[in-house]
Amino acid sequence: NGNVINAGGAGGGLRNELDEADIPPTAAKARPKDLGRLSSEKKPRKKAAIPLKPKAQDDTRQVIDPPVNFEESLGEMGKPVTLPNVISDEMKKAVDDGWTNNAFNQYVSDLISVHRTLPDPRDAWCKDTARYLSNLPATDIIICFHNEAWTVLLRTVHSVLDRSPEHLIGKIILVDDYSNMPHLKKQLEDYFAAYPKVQIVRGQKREGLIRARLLGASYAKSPVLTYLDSHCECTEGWLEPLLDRIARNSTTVVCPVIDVINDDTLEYHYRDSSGVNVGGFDWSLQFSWHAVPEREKKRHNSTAEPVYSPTMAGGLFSIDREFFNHLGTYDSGFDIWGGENLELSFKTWMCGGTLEIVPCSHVGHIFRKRSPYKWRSGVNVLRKNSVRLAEVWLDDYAQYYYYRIGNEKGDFGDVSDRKKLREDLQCKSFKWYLDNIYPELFIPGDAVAQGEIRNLGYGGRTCLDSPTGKKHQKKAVGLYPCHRQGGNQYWMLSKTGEIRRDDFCLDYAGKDVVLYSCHGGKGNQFWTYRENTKQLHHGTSGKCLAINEAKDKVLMEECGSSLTRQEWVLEGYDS
Ligand code: UD2
Ligand code: MN
Repeated sequence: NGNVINAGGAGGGLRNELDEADIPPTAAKARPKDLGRLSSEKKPRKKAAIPLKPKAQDDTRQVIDPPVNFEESLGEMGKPVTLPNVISDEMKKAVDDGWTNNAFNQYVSDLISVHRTLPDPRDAWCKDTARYLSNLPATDIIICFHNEAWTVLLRTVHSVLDRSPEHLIGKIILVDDYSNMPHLKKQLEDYFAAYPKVQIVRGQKREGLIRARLLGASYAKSPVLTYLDSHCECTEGWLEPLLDRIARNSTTVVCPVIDVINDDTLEYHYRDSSGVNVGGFDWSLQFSWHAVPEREKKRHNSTAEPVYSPTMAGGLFSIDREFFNHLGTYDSGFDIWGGENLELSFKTWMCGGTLEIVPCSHVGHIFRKRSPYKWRSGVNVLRKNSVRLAEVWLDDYAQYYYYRIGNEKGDFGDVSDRKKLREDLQCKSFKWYLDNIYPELFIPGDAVAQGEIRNLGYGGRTCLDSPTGKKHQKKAVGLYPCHRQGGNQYWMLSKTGEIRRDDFCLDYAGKDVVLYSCHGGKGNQFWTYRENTKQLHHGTSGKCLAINEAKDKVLMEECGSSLTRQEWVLEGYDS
């Protein structure tokens, strides 16, 4: 899922943090059925009222016209909640503020019970309790948050308490990473005072999620640690299949399937185990999702069995506490967000563990399209984290990442401790990891050309230029004056005749030349470079790649002789 790593993660351009005064009123903590107690509405109420501005905790509220179809059972069974098209200005403002502050529809969340019911997303295979050891270790649950919405945070915690066997939960450790939203202050302690398993830990300054997770771990006592984001919902039976794997082998690190909670309607969306994905990454060190590879499918009788995953998404996993310590936990030099998931994934595999996705365990997560909170200014946080990761774990393969960032490593601090850790643990090489754990990853060094693809026609300064990624898929590939900075002009010609970047290949099916997920089947993605004529010849059509006179469109035309617009120079070409 491109979903997880929103490009907002790429550092800059994120919204500023709000002043407390700008933060909207605390969300309703009442369950919908409690809403009937509300008073002081200005207009007659139709059925039940929607909380707009709870003044105090237990309180009188100002209310507004409820949506016509408002029911107390909103969102139950994970059903979507949609607001009416026509709403009052006041309500519209509340909805907009919710989006601004959270990058999801907080208003809708506030309409839904913090104990809402969910569908059971498990395959029948999973429900046979004999599959799980009876004597499972207990886990502490660590949930870090920075300015999380009230109902969303509460629903996360209640979904754990309501759907986990009591004896398997030690503590639920809520780590406040220096939030300034008013509802996350004393009100939080007051609310959870009634729940002895819940412990609230406050950071003394903004640490970012990685050091916040380490702070949480320092309070943990149970044999297993389970991390969750602060906007999750655990489903029936989510915990036992995770703990079972660790009980059998303490070096197994496990992730649930991450279902999508819609950011707008809060609908809970899941698929059966045939739709399970595993984690990968590309050479810009971005996490990506992939179908379970054939080699892995062959190891299993049922798609519900745990599958090996080269990487994890990062937010939701369980790990044996001692094994986590043995691996040197996280690199505490990582700031705010990003890269820690790959660090933990690489060292799990390289230093003697295994990483699995457990299809019988489902946890929902609200995927956001942007990051709502403030990052550090003046530092490219994600790049710094990724460079630390590359320095310590990638060996010579680090150069492929550095190429993608224009070799601008920046100040990444001191990594000598982390290198020593790797040595002390006698971890395997990154080459071993790629060969054995992630053989699907395309290695730039295996390409016959890498760099720009320059056309010689009309002045000879035009290059193939396109962003790649799921949202650019199927769009016509573009042209732009050559700039020699890699980025969108970085291409590889593979030995098997693909023109590609990461998982996307140049593809021609008779209309435009587009970028499409590489399928490895040659056909429409098969190109041959003819060094003598400089033509790029297309497999199935027999045509040649060219540009138009305006230099703004890629064409496919009959291969002619000495047509410079059909002539290309591939950087670093070496047959
Ligand atoms: C994904 C992961 C997230 C983390 C991240 C990479 C999932 C579902 N989510 O991004 O867990 O691995 O990739 O780093 O796999 N937070 C803080 N302090 C901060 C920033 C964030 O405590 O300075 C909290 C935040 O409230 C949330 C968690 O950390 O609970 C993850 O942040 P996110 O939800 O913005 O990250 P996400 O899901 O886009
Ligand atoms: Mn998240």
